[in-house]
Amino acid sequence: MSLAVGSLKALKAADPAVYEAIRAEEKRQRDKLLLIASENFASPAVLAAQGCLMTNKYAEGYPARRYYGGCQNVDTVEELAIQRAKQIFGAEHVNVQPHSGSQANMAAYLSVLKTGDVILGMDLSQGGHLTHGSRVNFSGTLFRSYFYGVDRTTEVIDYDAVQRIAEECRPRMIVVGASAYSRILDFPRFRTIAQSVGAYLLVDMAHIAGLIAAGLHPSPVPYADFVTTTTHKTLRGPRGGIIMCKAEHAKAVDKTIFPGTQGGPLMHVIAAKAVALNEALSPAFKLYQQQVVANARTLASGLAQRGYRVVSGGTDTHLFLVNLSGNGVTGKEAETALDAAGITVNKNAVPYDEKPPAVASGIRLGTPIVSTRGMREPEMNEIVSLIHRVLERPQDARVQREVRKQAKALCGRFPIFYAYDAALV
Ligand code: DSN
Repeated sequence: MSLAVGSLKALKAADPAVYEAIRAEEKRQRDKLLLIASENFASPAVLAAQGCLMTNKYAEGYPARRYYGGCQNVDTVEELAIQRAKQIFGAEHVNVQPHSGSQANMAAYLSVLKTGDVILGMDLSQGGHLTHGSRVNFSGTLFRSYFYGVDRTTEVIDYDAVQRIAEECRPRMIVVGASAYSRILDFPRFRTIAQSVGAYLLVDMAHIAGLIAAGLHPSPVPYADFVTTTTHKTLRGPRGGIIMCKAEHAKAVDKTIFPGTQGGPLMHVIAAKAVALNEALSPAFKLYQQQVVANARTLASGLAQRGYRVVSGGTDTHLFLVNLSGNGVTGKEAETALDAAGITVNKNAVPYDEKPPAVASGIRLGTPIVSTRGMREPEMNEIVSLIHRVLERPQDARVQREVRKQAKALCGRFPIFYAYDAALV
């Protein structure tokens, strides 16, 4: 039997239903303005590696210390991924096996904490993440979680309050990182707070990893005991996680990932992580990240000029929140209307939101994908006008149809999928 590796043509013949769904997804990604802050378009090289036959290999263990024979080639890609991550971030120890950001965070916790220990993280409703202690997540059931947030007026993290809460709850670990916070995180200040109460410091840099790799956001690596990330957001790699730590925690972290919380590593994904990290070392990647931030700033200030309230007044990163409570539309309504108009965002709670998360008063916008497509400031201004047209009349289906055509035409000026078949066929 001869196999066409990763071939979409082979898939079409074998499973037309899945093939059609993938083609429909390709069209969705091609024709819509995608502004979900946590998403990106991986390169053809990353897609090729992620779709490769290393998925066939079991490799429990670590390079040169595996529980299976035949691991020579997967050892090569895992070593490459580790070395490249070290080169980019300067970490003392790197483990590239976490299947996801959640798995990376679980490993960071379990490598030094016991069930019932106290953790202190950023409140999910103010920009934090589910795995930073939320009651509906393992992190809030295995550990006793406390939260800090942002100041009601400035909507920026209140570091004095973090210090106060840390002194009250005496955490074993302080968790820093956010999925809906647009300002620079002050890692030295968090280090000082953690030290003052004898807590470990974990920084989950998933959202901003690409900016950190490019030197556009300060690095947490010198300050944190543990740094976790996903690889598919601003870092623009395959869907997965990485954990980094100080050398003294290396053994505990490796043991917690395998055999503690995971079995066989996803070697095809690790191969794709290596490819993405190599891309992140290129000068072009730095230019890309600069454009991501410039685009986010242009989008935020353009919307502010049209009368929308940008949370904290602006952005230093790839994303920002818009508080729509003064615009007569909920986050949910805005998300639905914009998607019908070919602009995809997600509804998001704003700080001190009075609406439930499933409705929410805001939307979150991010520029990683539109920047990967090559769009720049002039296109961000076009997007501002399109968003404004839709949100002025969120129930108007005619407006949505017209804007959808304009969004598709704008996407058409920045084609991205010309290499997609070449990567997979
Ligand atoms: N769900 C991701 C986000 O959208 O920010 C975080 O894991």
